[in-house]
Amino acid sequence: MTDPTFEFTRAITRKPAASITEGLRAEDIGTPDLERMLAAHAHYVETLKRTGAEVIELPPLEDFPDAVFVEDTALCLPQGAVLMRPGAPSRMGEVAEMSPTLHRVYDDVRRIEGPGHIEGGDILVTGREVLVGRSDRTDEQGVEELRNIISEWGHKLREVLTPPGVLHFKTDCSLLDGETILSTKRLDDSGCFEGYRVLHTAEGEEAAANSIRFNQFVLCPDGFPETAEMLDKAGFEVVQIDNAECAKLDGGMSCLSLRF
Ligand code: CIR
Repeated sequence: MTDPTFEFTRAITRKPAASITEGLRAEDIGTPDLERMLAAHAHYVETLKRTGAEVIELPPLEDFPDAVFVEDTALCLPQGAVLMRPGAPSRMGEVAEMSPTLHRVYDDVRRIEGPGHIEGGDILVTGREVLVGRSDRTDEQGVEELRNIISEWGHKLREVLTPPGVLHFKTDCSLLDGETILSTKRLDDSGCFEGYRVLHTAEGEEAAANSIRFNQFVLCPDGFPETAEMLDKAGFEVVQIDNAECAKLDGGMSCLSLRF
């Protein structure tokens, strides 16, 4: 496995299922359109592949409407993978569906046994530490169980807070390189990124914070021109992906893959 913050050789994705219309959402802003989501998802997968990485594409899971958001089921580190324990009861079964794939690619696969909960969307791995945001989906016991596992692998975990009303920590931030973070101003104002170089999303473009850097590209949700231009000026090669349908389910770029 390569360094998770600089170079990725693999990603895991899962095709959206027709049941995506039943996916969880904080607020109803419309029913996701499967055809449009499939087209955007194909563009996303193709962009990951263009970097030369292998993309393991898993089939849709009708029984789990949110299963396209694979990031929440696991944490992938160079030393091994950790299966999560989602805080959303309807998403718990997605973990068992991800487990065989991780066992195929990793020698060491651990799992969060509970009783705590933790979702991958609350975890940001940087060049120096693993930041975990407590949220409505990730609680103290889940964080502590993860801390025990990854400290065996030499990782330092720092617990932070996902802003109230925000689904996941990474809804509001992403890693651009080992030391550079793209963040909303509201999250950065909490002081959790002290010592890092932080680039802010433009005002009114907070949803652009859920981008991902994957090898030479930064995959950014479409429709946030000022943030895209700022990233371009900062030297990142931006690929804009239609996120309109995933956004109806509070999803963004990071949720759609596990990267390692
Ligand atoms: C959920 O509420 O769990 C899904 N509708 C969205 C999950 C987005 N995942 C992520 O930000 N990592």
